[in-house]
Amino acid sequence: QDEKMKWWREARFGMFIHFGVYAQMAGEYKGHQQARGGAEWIMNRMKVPVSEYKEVAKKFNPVKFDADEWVKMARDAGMKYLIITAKHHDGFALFDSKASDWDIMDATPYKKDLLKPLAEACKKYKIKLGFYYSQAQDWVNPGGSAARKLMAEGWPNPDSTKINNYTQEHEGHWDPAQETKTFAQYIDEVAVPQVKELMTNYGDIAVLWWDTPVKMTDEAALKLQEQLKKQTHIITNDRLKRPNFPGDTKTPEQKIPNLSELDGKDWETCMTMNGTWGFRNSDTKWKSSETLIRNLVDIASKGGNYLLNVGPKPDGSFPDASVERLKDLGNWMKIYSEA
Ligand code: JFZ
Repeated sequence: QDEKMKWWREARFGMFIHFGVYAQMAGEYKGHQQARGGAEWIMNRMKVPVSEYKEVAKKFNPVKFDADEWVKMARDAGMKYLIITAKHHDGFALFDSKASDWDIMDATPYKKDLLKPLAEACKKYKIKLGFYYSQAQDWVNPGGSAARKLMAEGWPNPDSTKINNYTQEHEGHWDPAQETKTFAQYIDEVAVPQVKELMTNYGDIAVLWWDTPVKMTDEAALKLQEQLKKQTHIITNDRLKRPNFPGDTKTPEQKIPNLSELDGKDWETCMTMNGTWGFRNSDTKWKSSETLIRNLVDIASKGGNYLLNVGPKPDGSFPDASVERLKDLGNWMKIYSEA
């Protein structure tokens, strides 16, 4: 355990990347702004039907994506690892998956595995690579679960009362297409094979970052965990299934724990630079570089890691404001940490 955690404990700083079809919508649906939540939640928040969301994917074409550039920006900012949304709650796979057509190969004009070049660039620049995988919530692959309490909001949908009633009666789903299979079928036919693909096709994987364990069963969690065995040194967070699968690291979100909250378990605070994980056009509330540096120092002084998010634009480039902040962090690192 200690041996496997060694690099992680020394890392202190990593890059989180939230990228997918939601970047194309950028927080807006039918001319209306999403009211609440991260822009990566737009499909659920605004109850976009599955067929319409798939239409959006037909426009998702990140031609400016350059793996070397992304990884170099992380490295130059002083980051030691990078964690990318291989699949977020919208179920969209950024990689070539044989388990579902809802992937970058079959559903978009881009038709290239985005994780392959990223894995190669990480290897080249000695940055550890981790995958975020939304194992439980999947709003497009049938059988995946959804957060139940969320109601349609944010746009004057004449049917919102009807949709909200439907959502309550259908465990958070808003489209019949989401429920043509059971959760167990989804786990066996999509989640398990996809995690296997991720553990097999991209070389050394340093971290598996699970999320939102709604409806997870012990059985499903065990099957998923089994797939990680190929990666003998992989580190996992505590979001596979609570409380029986504690993982290696705790994940306080958007906040830095007080000293009194620390209990000896390894921890990592993930944070956005503005107010959203996925790219959102209208979100210009950027934290200052000074704030980000203070956060890093605060976290490092308490023995934690800082996982700082970038939500790339739909064309695959980083927002200018993120690039500037990464540069500022890098300059600060150079001056004050190598002395
Ligand atoms: C989740 C996702 O729903 C979100 O889109 C993003 O990927 C983020 C990193 O993780 O959201 C959460 C998960 C856990 C908490 C809050 C938001 N939590 O434990 O407070």
